[in-house]
Amino acid sequence: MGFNAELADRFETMSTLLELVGGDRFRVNAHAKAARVIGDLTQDLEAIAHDAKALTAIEGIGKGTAAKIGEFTDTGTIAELDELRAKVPAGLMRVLQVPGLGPKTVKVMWEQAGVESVEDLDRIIADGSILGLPRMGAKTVENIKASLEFMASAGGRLPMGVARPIAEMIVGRLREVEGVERVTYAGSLRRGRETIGDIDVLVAAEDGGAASDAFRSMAGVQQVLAAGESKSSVRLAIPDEIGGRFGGGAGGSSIQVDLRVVPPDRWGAALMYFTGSKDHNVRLRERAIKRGLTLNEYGLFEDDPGAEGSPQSRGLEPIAAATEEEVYAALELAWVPPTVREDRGELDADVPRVIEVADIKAELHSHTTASDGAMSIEESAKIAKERGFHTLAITDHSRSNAVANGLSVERLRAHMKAVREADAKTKGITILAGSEVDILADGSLDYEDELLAELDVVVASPHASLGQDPKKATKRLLRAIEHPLVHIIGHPTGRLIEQRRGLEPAMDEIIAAAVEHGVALEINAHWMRLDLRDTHVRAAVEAGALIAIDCDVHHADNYEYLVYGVLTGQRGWVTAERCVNAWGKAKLHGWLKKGRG
Ligand code: DGT
Ligand code: CA
Ligand code: CA
Ligand code: ZN
Repeated sequence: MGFNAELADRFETMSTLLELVGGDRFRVNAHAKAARVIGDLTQDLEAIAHDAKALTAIEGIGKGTAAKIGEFTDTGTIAELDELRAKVPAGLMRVLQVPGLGPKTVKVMWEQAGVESVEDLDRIIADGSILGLPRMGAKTVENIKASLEFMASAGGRLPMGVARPIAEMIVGRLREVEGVERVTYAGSLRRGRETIGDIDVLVAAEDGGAASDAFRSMAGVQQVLAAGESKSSVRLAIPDEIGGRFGGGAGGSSIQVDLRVVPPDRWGAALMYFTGSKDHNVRLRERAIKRGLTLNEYGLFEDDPGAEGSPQSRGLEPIAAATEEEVYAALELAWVPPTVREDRGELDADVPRVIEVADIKAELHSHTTASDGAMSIEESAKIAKERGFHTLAITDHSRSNAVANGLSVERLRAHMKAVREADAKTKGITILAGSEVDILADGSLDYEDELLAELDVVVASPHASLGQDPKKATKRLLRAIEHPLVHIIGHPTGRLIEQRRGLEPAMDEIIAAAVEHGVALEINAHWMRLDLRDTHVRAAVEAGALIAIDCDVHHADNYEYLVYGVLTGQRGWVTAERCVNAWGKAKLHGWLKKGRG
């Protein structure tokens, strides 16, 4: 996360905490405003952190805010934030993460019912005393209960987008340790699962001592759970600058990290074992046994199945162990991409070459300052061009989406003109005029057909009424898919990982209709969404549907999230042929002519 985003998080937290402790309304608002302004800035504040004049010239940043920015730059912390944190029970921060609970409500619970943790909240719901609090009706309490159940069922797993930067930090740290020949993360994170239970790190070294020491003494280690020469486990605090991005939901504030150190000549076998999945490993071992072999984390061995003890304990040398490729080859298999190692048929069928980040050549879902994005058309196009994209579609929100500053018909027309002008001025990339049109609750679209026909790209997405029943949701999405001017269904269910279930339509019907009408189903690359989810993507691909992998760009950072969408696509066996964003320009633009004269 960039400097600005980190700062914005700090101000956001200060505003929330101030409100909780009954702080001055003016300061609550000033901090919230500073958070918004800083979060939306495109200029890097670090460069001018000590230039009070330049800072206060920015609308929304006053003297006090400027001083705190300087303080944060020098010390990495803000004294006011630390003081506020000290005043509020740690468990209350978790209560604030319960979807639907804001600081006002939490403050009342804290002051009038002594709630200091999620457990306390459970208790006042169970004994009914919550109903005695102001503005707490039966319906509100039902909603809170549903949110709590959802958090509990999420089982404390972290979104991939939170776990991955932490894992990369750890890998970077261990890479510097003397004697470490290779280091990577394995487990569910390497497989690109949308949530992560714990982080598994693998190191190749002749002597594991130094790596293990470095691992257990890393910054942020709260507790050492296991400490051996080749095997360690720790509980690691999630750094603020990463956790802060994780706007609510389960997962808590720490994560377990497991380290394994293996000899370099066993790297491949160990990496396969610790990448998993467990089910994939089981299938591999069965295959080994059929060939009179034994497979474990130390290698693939020619072994007498009746022998006592493991092959390595009897000093046997493996026939394959150094690389994953050689272990798979010895089992008469091609190397299997980690993202498809889920025992979903990957050993029985030829896995196609799955999509990679480098294949993506177009972004077809992006927002600008015209609605709720932080960048201008040109700023976004510059990044897209630097990534080697041939096309960027500008798809700001439609008129009903007031929260996201959706465009009225007049504003959309003016915006389309601005996009076409920007396109004429910009070399090396084509900028298309589109819209992310709300699919209203009944499945109708948020603009008239006449206007939609003028747009180069129509992404139709559900944003409101996401709790509607599955039958209605199915009808709603089908109607949008059947609309002749729609290209892409954006984040088809609207779910938010660990936070919101979203629509639950009959996915087979949705997929069949998408195939019939040549509409692409989106994998929204934001790690909070990843919607379609991997299993639905796989079903869509098997049925022959087109897939879009889009960043839903709001901020410059969002382009970086592409990898999460691609990993999800890989888990669904998406190939470059099937992904509209990977098509060449002529093919893509030909497809976009759909329904347009
Ligand atoms: P997670 O942490 O819940 O997100 O999922 P994983 O897949 O990372 O699971 P984890 O951390 O328990 O174990 C990492 C890998 O180690 C796992 O994917 C496969 C391997 N592994 C762990 N325990 C076993 C086991 O009992 N049998 C087999 N075959 N493999 C195991
Ligand atoms: Ca794991
Ligand atoms: Ca583990
Ligand atoms: Zn969007």
